Amino acid sequence: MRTVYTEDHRLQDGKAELIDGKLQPCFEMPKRAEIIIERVRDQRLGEVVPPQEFGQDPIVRVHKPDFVEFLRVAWGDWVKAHGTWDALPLNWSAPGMRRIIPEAIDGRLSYYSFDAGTPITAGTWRAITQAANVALTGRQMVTAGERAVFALCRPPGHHAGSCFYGGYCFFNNAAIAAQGFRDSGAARVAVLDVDYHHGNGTQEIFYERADVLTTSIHADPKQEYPFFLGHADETGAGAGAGHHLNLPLRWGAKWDVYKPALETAMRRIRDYAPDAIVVSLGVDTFEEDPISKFKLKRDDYSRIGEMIAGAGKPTLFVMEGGYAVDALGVNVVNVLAGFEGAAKS
Ligand code: FKS
Ligand code: ZN
Repeated sequence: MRTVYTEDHRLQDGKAELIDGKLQPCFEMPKRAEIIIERVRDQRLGEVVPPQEFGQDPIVRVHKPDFVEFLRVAWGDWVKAHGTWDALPLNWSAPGMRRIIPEAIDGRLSYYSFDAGTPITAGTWRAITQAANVALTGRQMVTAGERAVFALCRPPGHHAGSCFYGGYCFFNNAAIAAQGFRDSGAARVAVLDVDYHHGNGTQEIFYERADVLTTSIHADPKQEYPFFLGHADETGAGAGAGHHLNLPLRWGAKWDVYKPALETAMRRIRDYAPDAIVVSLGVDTFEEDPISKFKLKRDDYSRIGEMIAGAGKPTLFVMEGGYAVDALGVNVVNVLAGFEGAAKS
């Protein structure tokens, strides 16, 4: 399996996130992608290729133009107002308040975000456009006939919606790739999100569409971030009714409960008969993850890869979360190697 990767991800290097009542060093750090690419190379997973440039057109297919423009200018506007310390929002509109786009940069950060854990920095724009290019390049390789490709995106994307950022995510790389598949001829695309956190952005983007099936296995939003979406009764709306599947699991979930959930998701994906699958690949379900409460083990990731391969579809893996940095490379490559082993046999 080939990997798409660029060192430009390093340009997203926030100083701090607000977590557990403290400003702490960002869990979502450049080291994450570096550990993963090192493991990809050590295990000889396959060639590593750089992304191509796709410009803003495929991005505005899933994100609103005013949101994209805001991200493009946010850092420059922030520097003019406050200097070169990271840009973070610190208040949000509550019910009863109005959704009028503020002029001041502080207000626009609030308007377009949903948490205080996602700093905008000097290099954010370049890093996020390149992460989208990584996903789009992988999409193109899969469309051209590769059985599977690993898009080593950073920063991640699945919390970003059509017009909001948060959860370390700015552009929704997986959604941009899924839309890319549609725009290059795929009739139906399935997204499987195995990150520990609910992919609220991906759900929001495709919720009223039947041409992209979205499925997500994640910690129950009654217990876990992002809290306000990801419940089992959210199954799609309008034209998309019945085309979304949430499988929330309680804290402490081990392989014995994770496996049946993944079987359920894979069954739904098979029934949908997609032309391609996009996997939002998070490994923060790992037992040693510092911000998560599932209990998967290293070998479980090989089984996840095998089960995804069982669908027999062209597959794009898009990197999302995972913060147990020492084991990150092992767990990610276990999924990918597990897939390859099963795809060959
Ligand atoms: C825990 C606070 C949680 C934010 C967590 C963001 C998770 C991001 C992610 C992604 F894949 F997007 F990177 N703070 N007490 O892992 O879902
Ligand atoms: Zn996550």
